[in-house]
Amino acid sequence: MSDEKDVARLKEEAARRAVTYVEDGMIVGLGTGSTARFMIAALGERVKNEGLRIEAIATSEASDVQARELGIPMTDFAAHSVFDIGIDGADEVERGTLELVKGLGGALLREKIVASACRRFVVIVDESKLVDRLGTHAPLPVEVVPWGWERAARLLAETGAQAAKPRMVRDKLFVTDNSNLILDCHYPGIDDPAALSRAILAITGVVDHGLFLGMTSEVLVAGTGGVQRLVP
Ligand code: ABF
Repeated sequence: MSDEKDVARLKEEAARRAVTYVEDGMIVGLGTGSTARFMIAALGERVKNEGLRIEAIATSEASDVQARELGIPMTDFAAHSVFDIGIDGADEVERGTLELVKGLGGALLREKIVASACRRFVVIVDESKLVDRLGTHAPLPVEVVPWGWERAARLLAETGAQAAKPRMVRDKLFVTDNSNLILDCHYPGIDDPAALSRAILAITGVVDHGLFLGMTSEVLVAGTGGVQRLVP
């Protein structure tokens, strides 16, 4: 089996474990990314095969389309301010603190809005996402309004980012579901995530960033030895 298939299998294991937490009547926040995709697929199976009755809210257009295609009933913020459980992937999980970097999938803002609204926020990852220090394996994505993004990029560099470049996809600026841009910021490790969060949010034009601090209820980490449950 190739490494890629191994990683996909691990992601699916973590995703399937998280879906066992979902109970009849729950309002569920659906994450974004390849691990979340496995989770939405498994949830769809439960809705179809077991008649599980839930409503869900998606953190991206892509997850919303997938969930609707699977027949998962969808809801929105007009109906609910609080959700029972949110399940989402991550790009980095710091061992010990379980603080996160998210947003490489480009959906950090909706992911953060939904995570903040969930009573229980469950993170699903394969073991390659565990790091000793945030910022060492993944850039920190920062969502900015398009107008004046160059200034925001220069101010982000002053917070210690070695490069704060707009994300490009096929030679075009990547535009989020919220019509904003993503600046990927490379830090040589993030020693004080809370201070960095404050500094980034103080830049006018920044909408939000991929540091998810104090939000994790638990992390399900799939590795070669099975799925491990980590709690803060
Ligand atoms: C979302 O998808 C993001 O916050 C994160 O960027 C990404 C994780 O990707 P994957 O599950 O594909 O590894 O959860």
